[in-house]
Amino acid sequence: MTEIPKDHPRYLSLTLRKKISEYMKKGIVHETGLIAHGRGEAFDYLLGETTTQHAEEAEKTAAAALLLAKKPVISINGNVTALAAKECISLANCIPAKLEINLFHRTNSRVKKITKELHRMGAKEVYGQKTDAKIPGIQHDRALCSKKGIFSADVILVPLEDGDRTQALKNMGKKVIAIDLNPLSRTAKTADITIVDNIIRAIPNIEKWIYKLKKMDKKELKKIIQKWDNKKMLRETLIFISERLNSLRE
Ligand code: PTJ
Repeated sequence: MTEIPKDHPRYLSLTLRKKISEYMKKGIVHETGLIAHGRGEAFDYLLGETTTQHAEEAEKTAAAALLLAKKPVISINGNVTALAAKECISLANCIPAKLEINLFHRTNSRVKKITKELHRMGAKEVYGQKTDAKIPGIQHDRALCSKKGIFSADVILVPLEDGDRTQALKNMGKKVIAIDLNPLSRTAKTADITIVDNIIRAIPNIEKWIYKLKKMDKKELKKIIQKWDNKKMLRETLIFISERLNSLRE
């Protein structure tokens, strides 16, 4: 594949495209993952490709929820592996949380390849290879999960989700933290805490907040969560986008 010159104005964006495409050829990213990535890129463009004040607040609240959790789990799919495997492993270690592979387009081959890649990147334990439980109310393979992982988790971080599972996880009484650049998606609207930010910025930022909040007592952490209003944040993110677009008009 063509080498991307470092001084290209779209260097980071092009590098991520290259990564996604390479991981698709390796059989880790599903081919529709390329489409999902393109949708994400478009929303990131509208946001100015930076972490907004609302996203920063969501990342702080997510860190508080993960620190308060008894059984936190980070859900991993193909795109997440390509874009932020190392960062997810590092975050899981510092919370600490479990990592579980959960795929929409599930095949044994993809699960094996993603497991291998996570181990190569430093993960010790990876759940989701052998599934022994089902999330009720989902008809497709995303329902398949591990009893010791997602099934018994109290807080789940779901980056780049496809919709149905967030509601099903909430129906099970779990707290769901979503990372989704599209503030209009079903996932964004259903999650308890939605981080409208690119996963490549969001995961390291949550980790930054984990370190900042780690010494805080539980009461203070709970206050951060009680203050959070997800609907208000989504509304304000949409206002941010429209005001930004208006300001760019000539
Ligand atoms: O690996 P699998 O089989 O589990 O499949 C993964 C995909 C992503 C293909 C699957 O979950 C899917 O089809 O997802 P959707 O419905 O396209 O939703 C993905 C959401 O993630 C969209 O709302 C995108 O805007 C958003 N998104 C894409 N790239 C990023 C992103 N959000 C944050 N950071 C990104 N880099």
